[in-house]
Amino acid sequence: MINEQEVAFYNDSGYLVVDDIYSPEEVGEMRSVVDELVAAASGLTDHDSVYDLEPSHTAERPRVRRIKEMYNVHPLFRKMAEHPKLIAVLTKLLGPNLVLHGGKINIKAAEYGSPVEWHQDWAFYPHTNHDVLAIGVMLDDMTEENGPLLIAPGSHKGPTFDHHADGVFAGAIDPENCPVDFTKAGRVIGKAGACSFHHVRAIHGSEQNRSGKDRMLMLYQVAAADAWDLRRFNESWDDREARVIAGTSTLEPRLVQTPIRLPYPPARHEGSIYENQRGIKHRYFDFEAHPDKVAEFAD
Ligand SMILES: O=C(O)CCC(=O)C(=O)O
Repeated sequence: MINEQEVAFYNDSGYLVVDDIYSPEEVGEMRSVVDELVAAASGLTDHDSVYDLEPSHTAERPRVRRIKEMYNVHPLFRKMAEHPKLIAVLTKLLGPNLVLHGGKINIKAAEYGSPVEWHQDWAFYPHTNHDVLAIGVMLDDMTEENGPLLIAPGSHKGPTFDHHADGVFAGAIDPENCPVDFTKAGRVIGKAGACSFHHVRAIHGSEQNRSGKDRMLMLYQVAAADAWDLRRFNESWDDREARVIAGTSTLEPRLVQTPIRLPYPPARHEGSIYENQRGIKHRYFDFEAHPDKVAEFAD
């Protein structure tokens, strides 16, 4: 499914886009389930264990920002995590033994879908080694205009930055106290059915979707089976086994020296990344404050 040059690009840049992992029919099937789930959110007045809501959500006009751990909400999303084309790419990037350890669908609807501030997933869920990545399944075309994922190339080889504010975890890097040139970030674009793969240490974020086109991105977080999440060594064995999506698990975690920072004390606004990031001091994707930030990024 991918060649050695693409593997080298991933190792060098910290991300990769692969087209046509899911067929138009499979994308359509997933989108219909999302539509049903979004419709079922009408009447909600606050975030819960499944839904994270846009600030402009009302019970009458539901605006869902995220569906959490979608593979626990509908079996289709668990099945799609084992798609043979996806597993073929993951095997090249992480090896044959793979564990799903998290996921969500970020809806990012046209005109208002929320931004995500710069962060490294590693700051949220450090593991015993960094053979861990997130897959972005494009359920809509991801274009220059509709708030695509932005990734700082090569940043997965650098430090793990402070994601705290006022002494608690805040889920984002302070853009005013960080040496990274965020304007060097590349836009991750592709057609519905394509997938992006980004390294757990890569710095990424995305702008608000101010375009007229939806941008729905489903994220699966996958680890090599010998990478154990440092925050949940006491998880039940059966729960972990149920999350193996290829190969077998192991009782021998592989330990690799990497820069780790733990996400404690927990964020003041616990819940999704959007909620965690309410605690940050400076925003990068603040359109009102920085209208000129649009279109600075490379394709
Ligand atoms: O949806 C996006 O653009 C960003 C996704 C992301 O990094 C996250 O949800 O952790």
